[in-house]
Amino acid sequence: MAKPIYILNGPNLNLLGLRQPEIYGRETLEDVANACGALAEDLGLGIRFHQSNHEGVLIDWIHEARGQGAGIIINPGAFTHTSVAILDAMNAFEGPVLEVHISNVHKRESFRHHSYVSLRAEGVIAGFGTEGYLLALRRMRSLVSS
Ligand code: CA2
Repeated sequence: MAKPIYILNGPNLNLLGLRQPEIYGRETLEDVANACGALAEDLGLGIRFHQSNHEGVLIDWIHEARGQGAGIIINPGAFTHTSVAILDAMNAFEGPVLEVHISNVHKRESFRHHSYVSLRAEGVIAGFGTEGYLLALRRMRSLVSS
């Protein structure tokens, strides 16, 4: 059985679709998980889709992916801009990493312009709404099969 792709979501993304639809859209995280599941099936990939508001829990999933995952797609939420610990965990993962942001972080406050995770990611998608997760999955399919 091929290893799955880990799709990890950071703090407050559990509120997706419930608040600030002008920034993050109307889809819930459950909608995103279902859309990723359907596309992954079409692409012949397995996924593990997770969200946590806790840095250490995200790091534990990144460690789990070291043995069990083929690649990681991550929207680290606000930890994007603060977490050297998540970067360190990512650097211990050997497969491809793609970073996703629902909003265009470069059009927002300057503190959102820097990402620690981008120092590790093969690619970054920002500002494509929740469609960014699906674009990342398609790209991941190419990265894990090459
Ligand atoms: O655009 C993104 O995906 C972000 O990673 C989202 C983070 C933000 O801190 C990053 O700068 C960019 C925030 C996630 C909060 O999600 C919410 C969703 C709905 C309502 C409230 C928060």
